[in-house]
Amino acid sequence: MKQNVELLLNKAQSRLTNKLLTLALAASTGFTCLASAQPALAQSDDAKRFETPTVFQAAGPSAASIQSTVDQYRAALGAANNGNNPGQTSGHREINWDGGSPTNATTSLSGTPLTTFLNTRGANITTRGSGFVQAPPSGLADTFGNSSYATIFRVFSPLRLFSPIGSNVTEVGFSVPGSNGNTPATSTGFGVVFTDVDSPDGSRLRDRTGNRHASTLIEYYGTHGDLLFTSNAPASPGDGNLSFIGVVFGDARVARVRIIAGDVAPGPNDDRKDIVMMDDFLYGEPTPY
Ligand SMILES: [Ca+2]
Ligand SMILES: [Ca+2]
Ligand SMILES: [Ca+2]
Repeated sequence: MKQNVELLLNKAQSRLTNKLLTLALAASTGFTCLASAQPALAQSDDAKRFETPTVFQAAGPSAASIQSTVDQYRAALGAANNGNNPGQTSGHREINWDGGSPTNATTSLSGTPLTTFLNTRGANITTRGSGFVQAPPSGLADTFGNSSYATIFRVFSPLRLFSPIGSNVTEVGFSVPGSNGNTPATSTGFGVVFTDVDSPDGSRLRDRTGNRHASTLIEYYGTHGDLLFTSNAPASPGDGNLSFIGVVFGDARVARVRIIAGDVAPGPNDDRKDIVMMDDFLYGEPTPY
């Protein structure tokens, strides 16, 4: 009898052990599946969110200093300059602020948003300042009431530069060219030629108040307002030098850019503050998303 009871107990234990083993195996298998699936999804999301773009940058005393880098950037965006042509799916757009002629010396003032290129090139340009100016350096001197501006800035594309008025921040949002701003779009990348980016300047390293941050940068935002990347413009201390910074992502994910040109809004002398003007904008063809 005792033996029979032990036998029954042993059999029951054995069945229980088998069940537990089966459960443990199932749980283990399930856990393995979950464990392998979750990192795969996370990696995929992270890879899209944090993709590092290709960065193009150059700086120096003349247009020739940055020309080859700007040309490489054009090729990376898509070599074709689509001008004002609607219906494009590749290539890039440019804005040189020169009013269609390299001899145009007019000073053109506008409010914000600047809609000149909204329908033709899919760029809605805004500032928290009062508006914008397109002018040769002499016209910038008049506009900002500072005669030094006639000599401390240089053009990349003659004869005019570009600046917000009452702010150092310009934003550009993208829409499909030809849609008059009605079809939101994204671009693969955006680049800007700046003139007279002085900071960071090694000579300020001994300054106790230390102003070593980059004065001039571009922030790239996605369709949900998420900051994708920030690129600092390389400095070329002195006066009238040119700097270029541009990035290209592997796909069209940039919905908007924020350009900070210099420390403060134009007006003050370019000494304690770094005053910076802009020239050419270059960006990948805005495509619907
Ligand atoms: Ca120009
Ligand atoms: Ca300077
Ligand atoms: Ca400057």
